[in-house]
Amino acid sequence: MKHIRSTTTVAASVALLATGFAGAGTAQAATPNACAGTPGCKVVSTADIDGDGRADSVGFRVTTGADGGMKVTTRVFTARGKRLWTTTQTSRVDRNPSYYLRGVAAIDGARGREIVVKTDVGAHTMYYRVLTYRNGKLVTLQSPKAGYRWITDGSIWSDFSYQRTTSTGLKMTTRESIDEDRDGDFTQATYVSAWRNGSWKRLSTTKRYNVSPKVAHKYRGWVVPGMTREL
Ligand SMILES: [Ca+2]
Ligand SMILES: [Ca+2]
Repeated sequence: MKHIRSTTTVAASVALLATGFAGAGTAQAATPNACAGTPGCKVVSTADIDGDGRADSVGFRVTTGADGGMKVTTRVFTARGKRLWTTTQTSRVDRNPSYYLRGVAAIDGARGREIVVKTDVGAHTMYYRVLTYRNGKLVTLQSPKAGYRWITDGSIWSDFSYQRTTSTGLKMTTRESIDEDRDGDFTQATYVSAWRNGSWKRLSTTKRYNVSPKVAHKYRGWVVPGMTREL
């Protein structure tokens, strides 16, 4: 009787190991914590940032900046034990670290997910910095339109959006629709960029006039898998 019970226990342990639930005490079960040893830091996400297929820990720490806005330090502790960090200036004054995270999602075409950090908020406009892993560092991902600031917008007379598609290779479509003269129709600029050799390459720029509100409002904010559909 005793022998049978002992055999059962061993079998159960092997099954647990095989599914990865080995419990505490094994290297595999140790979850990295980006905030360990950093007071005021809060873990805001667990996702693969460096692209090795294993989940890394992402933490934010908020401190007061020189201009009255806050500084957000993004800290990443990778599954392979590397610590990375970078600091982002914001014009916001919220002290809650979670406030500054817009999302963590695959945005560019390189392995590993990007971290979208909120840097400014207008009446209906949102500004972001997108962080990505490159060669052992956290760096700023350039937007497909131009520059390093990502902007979304949504109001009755404006819609700015990013749409990520992969059906014909990775493409990011930036749409900016504005009803400048408030006459009820929009001018819509559409920029299509593909991911080539580590950066966005513009494929086309199209400008359309007298676009209906229905068409203009169809895309606003982040139309990116893994990101919620808001600004
Ligand atoms: Ca990883
Ligand atoms: Ca990526």
